[in-house]
This record gives sequence, structure tokens and C-alpha cells, in this order.
Amino acid sequence: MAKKIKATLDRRACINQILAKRGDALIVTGLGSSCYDVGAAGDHPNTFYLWGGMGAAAMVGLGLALAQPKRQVIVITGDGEMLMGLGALATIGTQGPRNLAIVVIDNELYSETGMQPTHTSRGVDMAGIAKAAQFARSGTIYTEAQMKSWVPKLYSPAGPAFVAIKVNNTRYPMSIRLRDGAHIKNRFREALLGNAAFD
Ligand SMILES: Cc1ncc(C[n+]2csc(CCOP(=O)(O)OP(=O)(O)O)c2C)c(N)n1
Ligand SMILES: [Mg+2]
Repeated sequence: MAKKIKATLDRRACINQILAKRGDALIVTGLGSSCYDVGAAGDHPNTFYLWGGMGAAAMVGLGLALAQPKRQVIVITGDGEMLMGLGALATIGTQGPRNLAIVVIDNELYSETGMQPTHTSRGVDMAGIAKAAQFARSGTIYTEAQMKSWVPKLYSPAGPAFVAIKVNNTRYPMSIRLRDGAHIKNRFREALLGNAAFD
């Protein structure tokens, strides 16, 4: 196993930095912490919070990216959530949506359920898997400087892009203002499609 680099980045600071540039991008969150972090950065009708389902965030992002090729789609999820649906990376790699970026907030833990270590704590390299699955861009971030150079790439339609951000194990309050899944879905559809959402 390669020598481990200590993760120092703060998850909320990284997510705030990404979302500060969101413009009209469509954001899909994973469940648990990534969902709460994105909500805490500022609620937005163009955010689809998958706050109860696990393993589907990247696939929801792919569907959106294919249906809305002119919009940038950014999935922000956790390492545990991404590991549960790893096959999604192969499907995204073969579909090749240029407007899709997957951001994994990698604390090497299933934090919400009690801080159990995930496979990335034992060296599984998700960016390497994404690269092998033919993502146009992939990488792992440990530093502020790497964050700075990666944020514009997440908004560039030269994807698909995958980035794992190695973050420290800080736990933030587990709360979100919106809790009704049907409302979250309808609000997102209406923001995206207008009246056509209900045709
Ligand atoms: C199908 C399914 N299995 C298990 C859970 C329980 N669960 C909720 S959050 C979570 C951990 C998620 O870990 P990760 O994606 O790494 O998020 P973070 O560490 O940022 O909290 C688990 C196992 C669930 N919600 N759904
Ligand atoms: Mg995690």
C-alpha cells in the first residue's frame, strides 16, 4: 500500500468553494453529510438532494447530464456512497457526457453511521478507477492549491470529470431544511423545466 498523506482539507470549505461558482449548474448531492454540506452552503432550487438513497448519485447525475446536454451537472457525494455504486463509473466512462463532473468528498469513512473506515482508507484509488473507466479527467486533491486549479475544471464541458477530495474527519451537524423528497423533486423539476415539468 502506498504511504498515506494526511488529509487536512475541510469538507465544508471545499464545497463552499465549488458552489461559489455554481451559476446555472445543476447540482446532485449524495446522502448524509454531502447533502447537509451542500444545503448549509445555501439552499438552491437547482440542487437535487438525494438525502435518503445510497449508491445512486452518480447515475442520477448521468441521467441529468444526458437529458440536459447544455447544462453543467455536478454530483457531490461521499466515498461510501460512491463505493456502493462503483459500476456507475464504467457506465459514465462509456457514455462520455462532457457536461458531467463527479466530486467525491473522501473522508475515508462512513461518517453518518458511526465513522467506520471505507475501502479508500485501505488504499482503493477511486480516481484511478475513474481514469481506467475512460473519464476525460480524473484526480485526487489534498491541497488548497489543487482545489484552486480543479474548481474551473468541474465547470468546463470537457468531461466527464472525476475528483476525490481528501478531507479531514470533521463531522458537522446532520441537518437539512428540506425533508420532503417529493417536494425536493418537484421543486427541482420546475426550476429546470418550468411549466413543462407538470405536462
Ligand atoms: C442502502 C443504504 N445502506 C446504508 C445506509 C446507511 N447510511 C447512511 S449514510 C451512510 C454512510 C455514507 O458514507 P459516505 O458516503 O462516505 O458519507 P460521509 O462519510 O460523508 O458521511 C450509510 C452507510 C443507507 N442510507 N442506505
Ligand atoms: Mg465518507
